[in-house]
Amino acid sequence: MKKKWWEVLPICMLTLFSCGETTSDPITSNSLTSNSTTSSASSDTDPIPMVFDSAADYAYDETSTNENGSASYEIFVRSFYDSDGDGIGDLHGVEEKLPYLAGLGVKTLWLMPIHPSPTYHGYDVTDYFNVNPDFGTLADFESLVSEARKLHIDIMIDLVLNHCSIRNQYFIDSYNDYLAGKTGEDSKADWFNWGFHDHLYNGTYYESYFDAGMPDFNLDSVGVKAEMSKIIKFWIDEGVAGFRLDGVYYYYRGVQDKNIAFLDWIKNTTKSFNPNIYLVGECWIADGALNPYFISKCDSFFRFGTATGGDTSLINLVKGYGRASNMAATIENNETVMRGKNANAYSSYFLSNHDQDRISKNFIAETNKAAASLYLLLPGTPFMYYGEEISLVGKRTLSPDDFSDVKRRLPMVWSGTDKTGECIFPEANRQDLNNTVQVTEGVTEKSLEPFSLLKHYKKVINVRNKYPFLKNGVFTSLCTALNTTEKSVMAYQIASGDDHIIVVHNFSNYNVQVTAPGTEIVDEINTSHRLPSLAGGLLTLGAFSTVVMK
Ligand SMILES: [Ca+2]
Ligand SMILES: [Ca+2]
Repeated sequence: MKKKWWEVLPICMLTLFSCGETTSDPITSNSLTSNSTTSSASSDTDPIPMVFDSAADYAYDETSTNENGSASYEIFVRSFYDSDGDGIGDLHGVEEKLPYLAGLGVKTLWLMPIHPSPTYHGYDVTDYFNVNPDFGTLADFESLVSEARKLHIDIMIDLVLNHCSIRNQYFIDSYNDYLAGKTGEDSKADWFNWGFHDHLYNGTYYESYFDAGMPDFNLDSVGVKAEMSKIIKFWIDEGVAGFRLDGVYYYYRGVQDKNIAFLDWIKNTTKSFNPNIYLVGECWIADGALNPYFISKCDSFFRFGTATGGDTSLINLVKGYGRASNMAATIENNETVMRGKNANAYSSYFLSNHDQDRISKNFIAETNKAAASLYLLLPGTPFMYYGEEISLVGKRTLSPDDFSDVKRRLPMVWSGTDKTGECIFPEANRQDLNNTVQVTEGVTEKSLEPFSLLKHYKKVINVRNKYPFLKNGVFTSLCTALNTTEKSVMAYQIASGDDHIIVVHNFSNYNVQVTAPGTEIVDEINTSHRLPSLAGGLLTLGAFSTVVMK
């Protein structure tokens, strides 16, 4: 569930204040000078000359696949791929694109709500036991799961348990039972929080934190829990591998102990049906506030604070703010605290999702690539947002008539010329949507371009997939070992048992030389075409580039 606007303000202000000494963007205001991919050789302006290889593309190890990977991909089904020409993305469309997603190296697909709903976004469910007819049928879902399995892809669905639609029969029955004073096992009177002064339904107050159309369930109700248990079992039987838990923080309006107890109940319930089902919680708070939630049995949480939370955030670091060593220390601390609370938990890092502006707003050219290298080579299960790999455009503006998230969920662009499968805008009657300037080239064109962002994503995820232990590995900062004053170079180790890798990133727009934190380069991600070298204990690394060392 999205945050209300006043809840987002503090994190926005934190980001603003964290920008430090300059008001201009260090990267975007500083054109990519000597290390641009268009230059033909290492020029005189390079502080550290390196071998330039214009032919080096994003070739990778074809033998490593998504089979043991942990990269994940979030899909807004309505905007992804339309298989039957009605302009609405559908489950069969996702199925058609499975080979593309397997080729990217993705292991898990998170489908945003697929249930019947009166809204385009679907976070107000009217029937938890069915598929939105816009998207297809239960049989289509079963087909998708079955075909995905053949390509080693898991299907994870959104599970919205904080609230449902005001049009859900649960709510109508509950109102009638409440009004009639009905009690007992057959009564749904206690399924919602009547008397809670959020909104009025036929003159009666009820709890609905987000919107009048989304009444909050009473999660203490025995009847509600029994129904939720049925819902969970139903989708496990349909073949889902996991659930993304919507709006965890709002289960009990931020009351941590109660939220955690309910998360434990969900985990115990899923485990009772299938111990392998995994849960990723959306608990949209700063990292420090999130850490206590790892005491719950929930397998993972999205790290919103790491993505955008000010000075030590992934996005700001790649934009040139803050120090890489501080970012690495923050990640190490969060990972350590997490393991102290639940040894089996893991983080879900990401750059943005359907409730946030597209990251293309933040990055240009190679910075997009550096940001991908960073979060896709962290421990846990990193989550891409569909279209991120082709720089899909979409952001909310603050004009009074446009405070919605529609522009953050615009249709995927598959081709610049062939519109087969391309979806129409949700709420397409809105004029402002037609004014959005979208990318003009899609997956088809970007697949043919040797140095495209899409090729970069494939390369980075492929490198990740070579090291399956990254999912549960332990992160240790090695920034001190670099022995450098460069603020945009990061080094860390991820280790598990006898396995380990060392990752070194250069987020600056020039070449750097640092003390090598490892003895051997085993993977290269040469974003600016400079070939890294290791000599005399020194590692030379090109702009925006990454190496994996042992
Ligand atoms: Ca369709
Ligand atoms: Ca609630």
